[in-house]
Amino acid sequence: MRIDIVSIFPEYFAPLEVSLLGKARRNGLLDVHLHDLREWAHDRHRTVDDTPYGGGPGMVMKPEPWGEALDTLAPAGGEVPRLVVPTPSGRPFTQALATRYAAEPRLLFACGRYEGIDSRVVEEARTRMPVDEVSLGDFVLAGGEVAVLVMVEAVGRLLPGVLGNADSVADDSFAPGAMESLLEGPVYTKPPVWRERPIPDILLSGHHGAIARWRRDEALRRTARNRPELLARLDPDALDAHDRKVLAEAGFPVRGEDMAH
Ligand code: 6GU
Repeated sequence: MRIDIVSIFPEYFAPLEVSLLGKARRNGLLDVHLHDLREWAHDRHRTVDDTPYGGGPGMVMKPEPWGEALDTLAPAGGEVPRLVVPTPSGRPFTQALATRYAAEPRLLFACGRYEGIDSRVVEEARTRMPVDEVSLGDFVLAGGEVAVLVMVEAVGRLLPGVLGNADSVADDSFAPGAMESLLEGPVYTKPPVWRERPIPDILLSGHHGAIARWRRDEALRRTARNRPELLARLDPDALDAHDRKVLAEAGFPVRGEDMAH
């Protein structure tokens, strides 16, 4: 996959040289190109922002440098990238969206400051390429750079060959295609007792079925505690009697066939 990133702070992306993604880049699985937006600002001060029409605080990114950047990086006749614009006003970034992005040959990320880019830039880009405005959640970052780091890592780890063990993707909380989205439960490693705290006995039992059941119970309890709204989305038909008992004990009774109708 090829990824282009346009920002006034390309140095923000140094972490993409480290760890899993750094290795994926060195192995040729991920081809990241960083671009300084100011390359496309031609006045003496290489200005990229200006005051907002209609008044208000802060500055807005001027359309001309962005227009030239997109013309250069998504030329007519070339392989058209999907343009991803991080903004708190965007649609939610989810594991499902990361999976769809991982199937794209090219992504182009446009980092604006949070007051945003002149809206005509996205409007015009939509006439020549698919465009998504995407948000990480209900909070405000100072700019899109950190959001792009997050998205590139979420997408990059899904690319074929990037993770050692293919199972580690399928088991993720929120992995699409899982029958539900439950949070993952606790994990343990050696030593078996640490600061007088033993690991749960079941994990040493060798009973794989019982261990799987225990892990599911823990996942249900943790989801009930930390993300109760996810439980409301569960398909009741996907819950067995034991699931229902665990959820009822956690304060989330699920309507069963006996109670339906
Ligand atoms: Cl994608 N960008 C910015 N600037 N702030 C955010 C965000 C994105 N997602 C949540 N807050």
